[in-house]
Amino acid sequence: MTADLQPPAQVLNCAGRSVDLSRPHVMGILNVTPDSFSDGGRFLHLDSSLRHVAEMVAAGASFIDVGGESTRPGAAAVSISEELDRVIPVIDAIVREFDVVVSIDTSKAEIIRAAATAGAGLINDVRALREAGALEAAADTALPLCLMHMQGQPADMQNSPNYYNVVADVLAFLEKRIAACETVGIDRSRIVIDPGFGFGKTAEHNLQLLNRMSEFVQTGFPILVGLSRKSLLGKITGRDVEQRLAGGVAAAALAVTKGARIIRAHDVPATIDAVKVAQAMIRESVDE
Ligand code: 8Y4
Repeated sequence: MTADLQPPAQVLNCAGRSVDLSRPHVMGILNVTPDSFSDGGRFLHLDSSLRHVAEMVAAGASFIDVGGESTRPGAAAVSISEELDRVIPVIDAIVREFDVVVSIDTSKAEIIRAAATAGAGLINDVRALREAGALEAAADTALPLCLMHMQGQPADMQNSPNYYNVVADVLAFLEKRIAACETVGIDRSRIVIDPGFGFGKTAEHNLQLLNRMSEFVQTGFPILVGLSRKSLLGKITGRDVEQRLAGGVAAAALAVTKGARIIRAHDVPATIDAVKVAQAMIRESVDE
């Protein structure tokens, strides 16, 4: 690395909250997609969402990832106003009630801006700020951001994933997106990278990315990974999505030993334990 560049982050400054990346953290997932509030409407949904957040925070989550757009293959597109209606009240309430960093899972410039105003502390974009205006919106917020790799679009990404060399190709993509961030004035100290497990990858691609995570670690950028409940775990274990907890905690522990610093997961208490076990082994010491 050349001397005039700012080094990548050891600490993320998330809207006034410092996150120390010298140890691994868990990001709890909070979905606010419509299937989750078909029953009682938005008010009841907010109430049950906040109870879920309380559990994840009590278990030790450092981040809560709030997402209002599904990236599932057949999921319908969501308008800006609908996505705002879904995520902003939840972000507002979490920021008011909990000591945790809110991560906003979105690709849209308007949502990035509104979430930052509501107090979100991290931008998590599975499209790596490639949508119109997203780079500039992220730059303006001064927040840290996660750049994730995806091949194709959610609708077609699993049709025929194809790489010359998956590790080299994903790294090259992320380096291009880092360069794009730098053109709009985003400091390197704000950037987190993510290989995007399951986003346009076969099981073998995902396994190669996990096994060779040291090549991502060598960039110096902190690494976020999401493996929780994903089909890779189903392929390996033969289990349906609701039976993948043990596979997911095993994958979380492996990712930490490979150098991941933020683990995105549905099952926070179990994932926290897995991360603690892996970290204790790395440090050869408990606690701290
Ligand atoms: C069951 C439940 C099976 C959920 C699959 C899934 C990532 C992410 C997602 C990730 C980052 C998901 C928003 C996909 N995955 N953000 N988001 N990294 N940074 N699928 O891997 O959870 S959504």
